[in-house]
Amino acid sequence: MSLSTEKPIISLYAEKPVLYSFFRSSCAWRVRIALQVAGIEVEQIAVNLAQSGQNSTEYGNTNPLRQVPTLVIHGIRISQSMAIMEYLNDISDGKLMPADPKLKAQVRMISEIINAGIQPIQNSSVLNKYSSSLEERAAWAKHWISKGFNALEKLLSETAGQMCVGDSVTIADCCLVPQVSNAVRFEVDMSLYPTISRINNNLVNRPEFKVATPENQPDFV
Ligand SMILES: N[C@@H](CCC(=O)N[C@@H](CS)C(=O)NCC(=O)O)C(=O)O
Repeated sequence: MSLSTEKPIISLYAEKPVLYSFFRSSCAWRVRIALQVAGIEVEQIAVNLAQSGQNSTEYGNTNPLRQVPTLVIHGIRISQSMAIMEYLNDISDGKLMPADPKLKAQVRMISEIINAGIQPIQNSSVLNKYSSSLEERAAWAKHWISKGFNALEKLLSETAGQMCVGDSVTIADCCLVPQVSNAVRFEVDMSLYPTISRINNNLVNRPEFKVATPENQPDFV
């Protein structure tokens, strides 16, 4: 993935898809993994959330909710990491989702526990609004991640093989790895979650997951 630091006007029909990303964003991280699994190269444009880059007029025109990620691809602009990953699955011959409807429902269930049940409650804009105290913010994030992980641990014991659902990488795995990283950052005791930890360990050393880590992004500081 290459990085553009300019402020180009992005054509919806640009030859190479463009990912608006921030190295530390767990939702952009999900999409970076999914792009690797789907085998799609992108140009990255960094939206520096630490410097309120999402509040620029230019980015507001790209993503009215002012969040990352946004992917510009094949004449459309897609925000929301789940929508992006489902599109990547659809154009890659199903590399990110099983074909079986029951397994697909399980992938969505695991993904949404993270996407809807955990991440939105502990993302930085919510933490900023909640409290200016670092301790209070950390306790809040830890509480909601733990609540979600308690459920995830139970459900994964029914769905997992090597990965979240069976033995193939899916959208659920793209969601899991960045969320575990957030859990570790907020000092959640991962020894309480042996299944989550086992799957995470199976995933993190795969090449497509390594390329997508925050440390390996062009905007990493
Ligand atoms: N549901 C969205 C959530 C995106 C999101 O929360 N992005 C965060 C970074 S992980 C963000 O851009 N935060 C900046 C802000 O809310 O101001 C998705 O899955 O893409």
